[in-house]
Amino acid sequence: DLGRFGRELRIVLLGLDNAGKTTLLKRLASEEVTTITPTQGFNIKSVHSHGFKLNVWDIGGQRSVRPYWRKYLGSTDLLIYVIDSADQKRFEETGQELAELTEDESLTGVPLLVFANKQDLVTAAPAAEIAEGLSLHTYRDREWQIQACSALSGEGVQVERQGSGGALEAWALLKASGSLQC
Ligand SMILES: Nc1nc2c(ncn2[C@@H]2O[C@H](COP(=O)(O)OP(=O)(O)OP(=O)(O)O)[C@@H](O)[C@H]2O)c(=O)[nH]1
Ligand SMILES: [Mg+2]
Repeated sequence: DLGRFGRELRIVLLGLDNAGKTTLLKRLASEEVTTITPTQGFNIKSVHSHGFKLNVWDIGGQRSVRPYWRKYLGSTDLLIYVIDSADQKRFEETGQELAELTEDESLTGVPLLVFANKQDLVTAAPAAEIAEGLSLHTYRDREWQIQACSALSGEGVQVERQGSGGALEAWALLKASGSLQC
């Protein structure tokens, strides 16, 4: 049941290996988040929320498979970029990958939601610091938002709870109401 509006959204989850994309995907689908192994190809799950069907694609982030990311970018309604907030050594690398992605023609104007994941770790950088490191404020031609979360504990993810104001929900609704340009 797609609800009254029958809207279906294609959401793509990207980010470096070990960022927590698959954990986040399983959280969104209210599944167990233990025993997750690195993703070789991709996973896809459909999550129903507020009358929307969200088709979420989770793509492996290991360096060797990153060249295939672009195959998944067509017709994307929302790009979710996941960052391991405690992996300071790779902030530059993840920033470069994101910058390259946002230059891809298929993602022109597509809204960007950054999850500053692993906030449960004491060494995690705050979301504001990550936003600054990624120069998100310089993005002129797309809506973006950063959300601190822990895919492991579920904090900040919250998509399954009605009226929780979870970021994903907010974005899906904004997009559907035409408030976001894409
Ligand atoms: N502490 C903590 N660990 C997390 C969190 N999210 C994911 N992890 C752990 O990080 C590791 C990698 O998680 P995955 O979900 O497999 O990461 P991924 O981005 O899908 O990685 P690839 O499939 O290789 O691209 C796992 O051991 C997870 O348990 C989090 O919020 N906090
Ligand atoms: Mg994975």
